[in-house]
Amino acid sequence: MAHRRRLDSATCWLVLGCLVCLSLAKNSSSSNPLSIPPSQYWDGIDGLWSTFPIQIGTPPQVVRLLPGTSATPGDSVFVVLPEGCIEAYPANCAGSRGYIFAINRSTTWSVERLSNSGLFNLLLYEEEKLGYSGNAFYGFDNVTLGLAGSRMPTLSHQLIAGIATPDFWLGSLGLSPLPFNFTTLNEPLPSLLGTLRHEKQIPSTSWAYTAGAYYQDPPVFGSLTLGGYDSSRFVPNSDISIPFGADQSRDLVVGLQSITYDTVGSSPLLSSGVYAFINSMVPQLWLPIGVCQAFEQAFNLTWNETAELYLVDDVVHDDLLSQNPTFTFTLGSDSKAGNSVGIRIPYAAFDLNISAPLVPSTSRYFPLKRAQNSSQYTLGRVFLQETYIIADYDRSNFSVAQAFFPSPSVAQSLIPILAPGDQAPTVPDDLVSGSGSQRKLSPGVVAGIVITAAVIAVLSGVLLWLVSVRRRRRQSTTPVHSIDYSKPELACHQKALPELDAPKLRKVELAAITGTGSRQELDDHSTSQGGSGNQPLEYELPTGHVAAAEMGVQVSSDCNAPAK
Ligand SMILES: *[C@@H]1O[C@H](CO)[C@@H](O)[C@H](O)[C@H]1NC(C)=O
Ligand SMILES: *[C@@H]1O[C@H](CO)[C@@H](O)[C@H](O)[C@H]1NC(C)=O
Ligand SMILES: *[C@@H]1O[C@H](CO)[C@@H](O)[C@H](O)[C@H]1NC(C)=O
Ligand SMILES: *[C@@H]1O[C@H](CO)[C@@H](O)[C@H](O)[C@H]1NC(C)=O
Ligand SMILES: *[C@@H]1O[C@H](CO)[C@@H](O)[C@H](O)[C@H]1NC(C)=O
Ligand SMILES: *[C@@H]1O[C@H](CO)[C@@H](O)[C@H](O)[C@H]1NC(C)=O
Ligand SMILES: *[C@@H]1O[C@H](CO)[C@@H](O)[C@H](O)[C@H]1NC(C)=O
Ligand SMILES: *[C@@H]1O[C@H](CO)[C@@H](O)[C@H](O)[C@H]1NC(C)=O
Ligand SMILES: CC(=O)N[C@H]1CO[C@H](CO)[C@@H](O)[C@@H]1O
Repeated sequence: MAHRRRLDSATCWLVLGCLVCLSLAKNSSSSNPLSIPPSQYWDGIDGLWSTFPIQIGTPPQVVRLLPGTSATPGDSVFVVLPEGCIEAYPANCAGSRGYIFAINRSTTWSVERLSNSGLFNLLLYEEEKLGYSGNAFYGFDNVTLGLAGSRMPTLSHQLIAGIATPDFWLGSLGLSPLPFNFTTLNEPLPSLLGTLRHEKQIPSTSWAYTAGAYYQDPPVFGSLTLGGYDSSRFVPNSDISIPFGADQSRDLVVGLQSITYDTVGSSPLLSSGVYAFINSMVPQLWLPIGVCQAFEQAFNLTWNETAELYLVDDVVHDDLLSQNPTFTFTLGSDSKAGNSVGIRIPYAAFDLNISAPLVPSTSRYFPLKRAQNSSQYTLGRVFLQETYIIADYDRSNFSVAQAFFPSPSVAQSLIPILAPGDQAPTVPDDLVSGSGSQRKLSPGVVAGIVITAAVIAVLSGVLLWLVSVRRRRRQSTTPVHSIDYSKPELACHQKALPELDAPKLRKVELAAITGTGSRQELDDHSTSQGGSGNQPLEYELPTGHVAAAEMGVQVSSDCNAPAK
């Protein structure tokens, strides 16, 4: 009888300890931001960009990606397929594209219920307005953030878009939490950030990013944090908080109040404010034609109609170097007035090279593009070299700050962003109940109390259990149900999994632009290289051209079909 009671109380203590450990595990795992280490490579053919490695598939294939801040492509992972490297491209194509992902070498790749072998148009609301397009083989596979051994999470069944279009030379790691809604599937597909949040791997639906700066001495890699930010990467008090734009695919909209440069007596390059979209998927700045003309006059830039770029020759380059302007972009929530912050960008950030296949031969260029109308105004990745963006999807706001380039010896300083309503841990109710007091203890004290309680509880449980078992052993020779030490942990682990609640965010329709034609039944051999010209694929390409090397189908001689 006494034995029974002891066993019961042992179980009781174990359960209590387990509950505490469960809530601890839950809270501790949900309070740490994830910082994805940079690949330490500078990739790209329209600038030198700091990429981030991820592993896809089984066995894992490592690719280097750029963070994608924009909402539409944002919710999937873009990776370049072998079809993205055709003979006409530079010999080091695969390396130059951040390495490629071979679908048929992954045993965990699946297209599941996606029709058309997963082949769809890329859905690009914002980038499409700038002339970007492409197709992708969509499917699902395991994704591990970072390189092997970096102790980053592995996520099963993530939506991957395998691309070949040169419009996006490097793949991208979508940061948008918006779920993806295929027209042919009933349920929205969770995004990477949504999955991480759902699994409580990050404390909130937020990220922080700065692109890094090759031109710094020494070069400083980009910084990408999920669920928090790195306070060592921006100048304190240089930031401004801005609410998301009303259009969910154009959330990071800022009022660009002016652009000036530091030559004495110079007039502003932009003086009448406009709204511009911050988008890391796009390298350049897209500004009103009047502003482009002001740049042309100030720096002797010439628009090349063929390349649709400001190509820079040695004369102009030398002049720019000797003038060495620093630009100040003044921005705020409003484009005309109100609180603002000035982001200073040295010319070095705009001193870029562009290479084949985007142009016939490598040339210097100034990363400015002529926008036709306000829907095209964009501050691309060049701008993110000198800015630190924190986007908080729980509060629908983001902040823009002057990036800071710490010396290599300075450690990261990761600060979690808590979801609204989540406080720093307080004493759980069941531990203080009865006392009637609601006073809050400091997190350190609480952690101490809770850990001690948990340890004591578990130890007591184990001890009592051991005692009981020993007694039983003595009493009976029949084998006792052995103690499974792994079980409470397992239970904790299972319980720690979050409740299923789908993010209540807008679903993105894929290829919903037209009712028909956006999907095309495709038999297996027409996907293979060299499909007959009589059987052109009829994807709806909004810009009306099939980009070279699109999925290896009918490679056109028009290889330089870059973003316009
Ligand atoms: C994968 O597909 C490519 C063609 O895209 C082919 O050359 C290669 O042999 C295939 N590899 C395997 C392991 O099937
Ligand atoms: C990879 O994916 C498979 C199938 O979805 C899954 O069973 C497996 O657990 C995943 N691997 C890891 C390490 O998550
Ligand atoms: C969002 O708004 C909250 C409340 O005003 C503020 O505390 C927070 O700093 C803002 N976050 C960002 C990233 O701007
Ligand atoms: C502008 O650049 C061209 C070369 O592209 C050069 O010939 C010309 O002298 C420059 N003009 C001025 C005013 O510097
Ligand atoms: C424009 O750029 C192309 C290369 O893209 C070059 O061949 C051509 O000469 C340039 N045109 C002018 C007027 O500089
Ligand atoms: C651009 O190319 C020139 C040679 O054409 C090279 O000297 C320079 O370092 C390159 N700049 C960058 C940023 O790669
Ligand atoms: C903006 O300009 C682009 C390119 O000329 C055009 O395709 C688009 O329809 C224009 N959008 C609006 C709203 O006028
Ligand atoms: C864990 O967080 C929840 C709220 O998310 C809170 O109610 C609970 O008291 C916390 N537990 C501990 C042990 O800090
Ligand atoms: C969950 C959900 O709303 N899914 C929608 C995705 O889009 C298709 C086509 O519009 C709808 O039928 C689904 O209901």
